[in-house]
Amino acid sequence: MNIDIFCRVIDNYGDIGVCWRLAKELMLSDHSVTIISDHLEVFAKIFHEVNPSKNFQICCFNGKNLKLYRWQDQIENYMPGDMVIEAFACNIPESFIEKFTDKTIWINLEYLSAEDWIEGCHKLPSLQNRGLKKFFFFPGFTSGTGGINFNSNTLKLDKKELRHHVCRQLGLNQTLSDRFWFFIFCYETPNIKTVIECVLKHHPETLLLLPESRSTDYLKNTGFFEELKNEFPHAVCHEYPMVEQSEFDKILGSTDLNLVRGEDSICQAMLYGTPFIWHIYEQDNNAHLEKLEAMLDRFCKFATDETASVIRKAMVKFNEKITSQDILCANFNEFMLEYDKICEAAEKWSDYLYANNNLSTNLLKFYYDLTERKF
Ligand code: TRH
Repeated sequence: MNIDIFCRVIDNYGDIGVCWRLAKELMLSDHSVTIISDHLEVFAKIFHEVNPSKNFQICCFNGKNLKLYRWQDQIENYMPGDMVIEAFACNIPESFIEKFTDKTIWINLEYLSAEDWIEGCHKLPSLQNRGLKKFFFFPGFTSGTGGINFNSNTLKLDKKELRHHVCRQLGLNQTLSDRFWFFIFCYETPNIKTVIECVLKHHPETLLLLPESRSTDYLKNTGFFEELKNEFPHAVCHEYPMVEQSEFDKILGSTDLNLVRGEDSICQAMLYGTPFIWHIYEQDNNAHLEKLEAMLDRFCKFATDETASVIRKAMVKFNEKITSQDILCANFNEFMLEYDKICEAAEKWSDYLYANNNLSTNLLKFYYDLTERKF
């Protein structure tokens, strides 16, 4: 099947990150994928084969070819594939839609949410010009949604092996393998410092993995590393430039704790079954806090009441813009004391998410159901 994915980069890496992950999984099932995106510079940061100066290119990934167009006028000459995915309501051009036939399956890939209402809207058609239908497809955490976007060949790898691999890739000494590993890729907030200090009180020799990001810039610009050297001389901070998405996944899988942000990184962190903290992407009217609570409602079902309360307090407090650092510190102290039980809950949560299948499988099934072809 020929599948087109349209993606506009609103900000950061999540928009193209989600599309690239989905494209890889569809390619793995031997479908021919074309991405049309307006910001190839951003794409090149997470997939190094991409040449941002080209309007059209074919990029090879694991023996499969991705066709890639810069989203601009030339796309007018391009004919639609069997399935056209419009990521996050990015408004594909009218002139392109005019070329759709009654066989074209048109998907609006929505943002991930744990809220109940998405089950009611998932797979619903919305009527467009010429009687065309655009179907809403919602990634989510339950079997009534499109599932989680993940690459089946990179997850659930052995943690010890991943650590060796990551040490080699990031130029770290293998002797660091025995430490507590804490990965931080979030947005700027003073709350990160408090959390790091809390973790270090429990594990003074922690290895902090700090990719090029807004959080690492924040720590640098506020002189945090100097403070840390005095207070926790045995901690190791490793800053490094962004790596390809498949390597990013391996880093997430090698750690003991992940503090991550947008929907793409949090999903991978959850699937590894390791304790995580979600610094959720901020939205107007605090809509993001409802999304966070909805995820916590689902995740916390896999923990005892006591553990659930520790997880909830820590994560909600972390996401408050103005918060008492003393309370946050107390919450994270409890989080670290409860760490083993949080591991158990995170593992069960990950098994549950896996059982719902990944976004790509669910999307293909939907396509075949609609077109009455065999899956
Ligand atoms: O970058 P994000 O904050 O992105 C987004 C966008 O802002 C988007 O508009 C918003 O809607 C969405 O968040 C919720 O966070 P996210 O989703 O975690 O995406 C980061 C991507 O970057 C992810 O695919 C992993 C990738 N990445 C790498 O490939 N290599 C790296 O070294 C790092 C640090 C990240």
